[in-house]
Amino acid sequence: MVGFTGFASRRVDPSLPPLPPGQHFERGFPVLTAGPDPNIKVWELQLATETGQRSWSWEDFLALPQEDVTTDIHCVTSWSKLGTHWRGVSVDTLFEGLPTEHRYALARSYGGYTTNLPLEDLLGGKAWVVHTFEGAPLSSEHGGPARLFVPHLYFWKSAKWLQGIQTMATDRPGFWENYGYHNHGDPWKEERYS
Ligand SMILES: Nc1nc2c(c(=O)[nH]1)N[C@H]1C(S)=C(S)[C@@H](COP(=O)(O)O)O[C@H]1N2
Ligand SMILES: [Mo]
Repeated sequence: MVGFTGFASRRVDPSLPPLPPGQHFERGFPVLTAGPDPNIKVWELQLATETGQRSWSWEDFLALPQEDVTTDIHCVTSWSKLGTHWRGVSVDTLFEGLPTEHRYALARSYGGYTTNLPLEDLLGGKAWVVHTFEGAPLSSEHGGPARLFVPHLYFWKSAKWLQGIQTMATDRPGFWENYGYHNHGDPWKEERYS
């Protein structure tokens, strides 16, 4: 049938997975940032648990095993993008050699943005620190040189300009979680606001 392309064909084709409730298809890539983009002088990625801490220079980071990820992304403001392509390092890889009993984590960005996640949402092949989007270096406005990428949760959990991750014994809300966004943010459960 002529006229049904893009999101329409995906929505009317029952063999394709549906969007989470309340979401609509977005072809572009909106930029959503609270405040100015940070000025990153020397990039370094840090990981801290109760058993120690590690940091990676840009070269160290790129020398880690890299993974390609193709997946949909969902923003709480109701847009979803389908089949986006990313490349980066699994958070599991970063945690190798840094065991933790903690159940929570706080991601911190250059510029001060934070977001909290249960550790189980960061581990087990569910989250990456990505530096490449659609085959090109991640642009600064989308969090380049590297951002956290947690595609199974609303996109505010994917901290742009990631500076580090620290584990926590007790949960503590991040930036948007403090302003009334849901503490968890599962789009399939419509965990938008608390
Ligand atoms: N450092 C930082 N990361 C951030 C944000 C931000 O303001 N600062 N906004 C979050 C929100 S609310 C969304 S929806 C996504 C938007 O990512 P995008 O601009 O690449 O679409 O980034 C998230 N990560
Ligand atoms: Mo957002």
